[in-house]
Amino acid sequence: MLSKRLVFGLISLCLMIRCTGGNERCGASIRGACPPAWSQWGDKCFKKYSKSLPWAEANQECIKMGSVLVMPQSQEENEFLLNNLIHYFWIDCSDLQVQGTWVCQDGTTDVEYRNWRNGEPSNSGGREDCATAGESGWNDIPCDYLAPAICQRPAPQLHF
Ligand SMILES: [Ca+2]
Repeated sequence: MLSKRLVFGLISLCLMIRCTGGNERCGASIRGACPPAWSQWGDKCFKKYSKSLPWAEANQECIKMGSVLVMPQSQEENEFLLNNLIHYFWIDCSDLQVQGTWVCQDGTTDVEYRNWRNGEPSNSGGREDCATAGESGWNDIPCDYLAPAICQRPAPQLHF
């Protein structure tokens, strides 16, 4: 006789198999894995923070929600965020510690991917140390300027 646990396991396994192809039906079938109001992409959940804030405050707001400021790791992820969440946002990328050395982190992992707009980072006026993502690419702007943000957290894992 099949236990509830086994049945759930089989359903999860089916979902996982359907997801390995990266097709669109997969996104629909496991969307429930992220908390309500969070969008799922791959193994991450995203939520926009539409109110414009300085970079450090955006960081703090994400932490308050049990998440971190977003840092796209690929062109695909960058485009998903721009097309589905918001067209302009802070990313977890700054050269606050050493001028000209950009530290970009996905959680605690250093990210090598860059998508600077032509001519950026410009450090215009000598005070642009925090990065924003926009439709034409990334731009460094003063950290105390106001911009919306996207927060990210890992998607819960399906267990079976
Ligand atoms: Ca700039």
